[in-house]
Amino acid sequence: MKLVYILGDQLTRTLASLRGCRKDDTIILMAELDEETTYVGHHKQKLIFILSAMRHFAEELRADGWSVDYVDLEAPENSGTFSGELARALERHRVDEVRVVKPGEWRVQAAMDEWPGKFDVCIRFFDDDRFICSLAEFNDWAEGRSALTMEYFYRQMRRKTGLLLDGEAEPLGGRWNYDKDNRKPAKPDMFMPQALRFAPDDATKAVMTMVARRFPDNVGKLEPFGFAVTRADAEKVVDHFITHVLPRFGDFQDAMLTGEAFLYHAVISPYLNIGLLDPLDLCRRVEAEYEAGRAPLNAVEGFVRQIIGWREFVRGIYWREMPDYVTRNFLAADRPLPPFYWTGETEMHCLAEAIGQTLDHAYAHHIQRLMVTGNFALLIGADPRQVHEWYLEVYADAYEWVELPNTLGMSQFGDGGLLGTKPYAASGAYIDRMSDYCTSCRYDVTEKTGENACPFNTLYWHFLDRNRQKLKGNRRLAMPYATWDKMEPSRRRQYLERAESFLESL
Ligand code: FAD
Ligand code: DLZ
Ligand code: SF4
Repeated sequence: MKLVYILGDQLTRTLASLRGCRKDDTIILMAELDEETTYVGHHKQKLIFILSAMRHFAEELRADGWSVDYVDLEAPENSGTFSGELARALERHRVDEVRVVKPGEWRVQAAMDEWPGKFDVCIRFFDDDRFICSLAEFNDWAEGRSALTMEYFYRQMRRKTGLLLDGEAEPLGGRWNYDKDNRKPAKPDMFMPQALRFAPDDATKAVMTMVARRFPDNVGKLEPFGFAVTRADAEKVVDHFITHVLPRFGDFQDAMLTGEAFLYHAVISPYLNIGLLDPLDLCRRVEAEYEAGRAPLNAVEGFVRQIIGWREFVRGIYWREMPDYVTRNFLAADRPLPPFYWTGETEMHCLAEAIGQTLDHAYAHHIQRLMVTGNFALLIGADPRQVHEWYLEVYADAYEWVELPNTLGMSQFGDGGLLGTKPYAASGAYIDRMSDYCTSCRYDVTEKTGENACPFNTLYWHFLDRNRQKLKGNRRLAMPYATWDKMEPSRRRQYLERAESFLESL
């Protein structure tokens, strides 16, 4: 007999560990665990999403004839850990072989590395081939390069998958990357597609009741809960995205609008990350839309780049750089994250919107994460580890392999430039250009001094000034430093004082 251990983010029928197994010689083990539900204070909807999706997946496997041993979070003997539940399962079942796909997080891999010495049974680990690039292939690509640039990695993935190619090796349309066509701001009166949401069924309602009782103080609202929790419904989200959103996905990728959480985004990362959707399959469907003339190249290329480029790239970086990556703090930032990150209660309208919708939906799109909450944390010098833990808590799609490089690396420059060539620091002008937030803010985005001045404006200069020793060699910052140096000393002093007094008020 074989025992296949399926983790909460491995809800895929074609999982490598299941291949070659027969229904009559295999037990599938799945376990809801204290350790996993509490290693950070997950958003209530993130917990509901994962636990409900696990339960639905187990039911589907059973309906298909598999034997599934499913351990509920509140089962009396539940040990609360992956290792503890394997030990208990080995007492319940006589098996010769345990099979498991390697986990996404270093923390869990460290525990599993002990299994071969701990259990008197053959343990077989499988690479997670739901990703397009194996970790070995990523390391081969990275080896010997002086800089790891996503763009070059992405081109390799395009050639490997054949996506959007003209012939064997050249990009369709003559360019690899159409990003510069994708920076249109949104207009408040433009047509906005409605995100597809699903009413909770009885199984999800049971999980909601449990989460409400067991995790009352966790961040975020319990409801309305609208995520898909099955593959069939996740596929409906993809259909909806392709029909209503994809054609304009590129144009408005960076835009932000008051009251509009989803805009022209796919809202599929939670499903991709737990295995309800397949990344390559998704990209091929999107490519077919271009071929059929239903979506423009800038939208399709932009989407494919996020999936086979960024998503695979950050995973490669994570596994290459862990375990010490999580402790990096290039700018020696140590300020606690302000309490309003957990309530949304701030007079800065951009932050109130981005955090508010995060609490409401366990979702914010990339630019809100990077240029609003991330930018602000960077400018005030927040401790990158705390910032990382916040992102890991609040988003339904957050797993360390994808969240950590994006947060600590790209957004907080904690790795000193491995992921981004310069810090994503910006004044209020950027937020004003890409959103309508500033028009209804208590602060004035055009002001730099005085009580009404937008805090981002002077924090930006304060950030550059206080980190000068570490950043002065960065060629991409030469212009802002030159502008700063040309300013009247009295003006510089005023900016720094305004920023200091704001920082004290935090
Ligand atoms: P869309 O904008 O519609 O993009 C399509 C897909 O591309 C996404 O679903 C996602 O799978 C992929 N993608 C896009 N950008 C990235 C990226 N930078 N890294 C990896 N995949 C990407 N994404 C997560 O999946 N989990 C996280 O925990 C996470 N944390 C982030 C933290 C910060 C500070 C930042 C700046 C970004 C983070 N991202 C994370 C990336 C990105 O913000 C989300 O993938 C995206 O917002 C998900 O929404 P969507 O499905 O509507 O994406
Ligand atoms: C994120 C998560 C949560 C909240 N709960 C569980 C769980 O109860 N059982 C489980 O198997 N997995 C859960 N997960 C997903 C795991 O944290 C994830 O599989 C590991 O972090 C490896 O990536
Ligand atoms: Fe944010 Fe400043 Fe604009 Fe207010 S004025 S919304 S604080 S960028």
